[in-house]
Amino acid sequence: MKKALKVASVLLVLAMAVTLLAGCGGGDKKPAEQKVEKKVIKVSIGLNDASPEYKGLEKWKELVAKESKGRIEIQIFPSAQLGDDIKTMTALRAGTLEMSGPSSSPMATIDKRWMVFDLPFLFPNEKVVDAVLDGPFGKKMLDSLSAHGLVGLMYMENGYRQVTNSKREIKTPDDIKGLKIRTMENPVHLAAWRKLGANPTPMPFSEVFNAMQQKTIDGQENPNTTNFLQKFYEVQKYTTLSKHVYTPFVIMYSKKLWDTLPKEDQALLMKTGKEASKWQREYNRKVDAEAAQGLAKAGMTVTTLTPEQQKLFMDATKDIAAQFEKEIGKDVIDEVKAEIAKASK
Ligand code: KDG
Repeated sequence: MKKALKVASVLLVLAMAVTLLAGCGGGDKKPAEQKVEKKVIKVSIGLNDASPEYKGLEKWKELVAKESKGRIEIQIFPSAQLGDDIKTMTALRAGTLEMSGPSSSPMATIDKRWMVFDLPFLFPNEKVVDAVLDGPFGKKMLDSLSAHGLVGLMYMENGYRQVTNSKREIKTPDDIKGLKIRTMENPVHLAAWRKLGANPTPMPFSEVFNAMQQKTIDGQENPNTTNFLQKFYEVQKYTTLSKHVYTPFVIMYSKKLWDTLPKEDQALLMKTGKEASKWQREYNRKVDAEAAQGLAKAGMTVTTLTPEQQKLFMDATKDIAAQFEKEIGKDVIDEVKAEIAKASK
């Protein structure tokens, strides 16, 4: 009996050794058979899945999947499921979320220089926008984010912002007097709307529809695409194509998490990001025009300003740049204005 037990235990040890050796034999496998580690990157946005921002990220997701042969997967979380702009930027800086695509405006809570994009009537047209964002100024702004625990990957387009409200048609700043207007959480926007005579209230995007429905605010301002695709026409009657400000989306990555990525993956994300950003801006421009028509079809009064009327809005807000010169930095304002002048020739 004793002898039988001894034989059995020797056999067991031998069997274990064979299994172990077989396990170490991975070196025989061809690289293609080895399991490829899949990387998932989560991106949060406040707008819904019909928005041009979502579509642009979807395009990027496709490009990244193709270039990485399915190894890198971008997952997009719309409608502030993971939090609004300020909350998600905080998560990025802490390294608990990979990516977010806020408007540039709430980024003023991180670095006041970003308020340069909030100056009213800064960009005369989209050709100039592209030249400035894709030129040295746009790059410098993206690069500056690394000091704040963020990596600026690319700009996408939200578009020129237009004012909507439920009370009356707006043709001149006089029509704005006393209206409760939601703004983004940004001091330049607050100051500009005060100058126009409104009673502005800052609020995260996800609360805007309800606030309009419950009439705690009379109006808000966003591009036609947002006003249409977020169904703001259900709770707003008037929209004026005021084009009062152009604030881009900044598609950003947590620096803590970015630094853990292999260099080749960083390069792949940057390269495909450039392509997606170009695609998204073209797409947005097409959809914006359709969205303005959609708002009219949905029953809103859509008002186009005459150049004289628009000048009244420009005149009323012309001192804003001087008011914020110290906070934004005179050098930053001068630099963007020089780039705009160059691109406008
Ligand atoms: O996904 C972007 C949104 O979170 C937000 O930035 C949209 O322009 C916006 C707003 O009015 O808050």
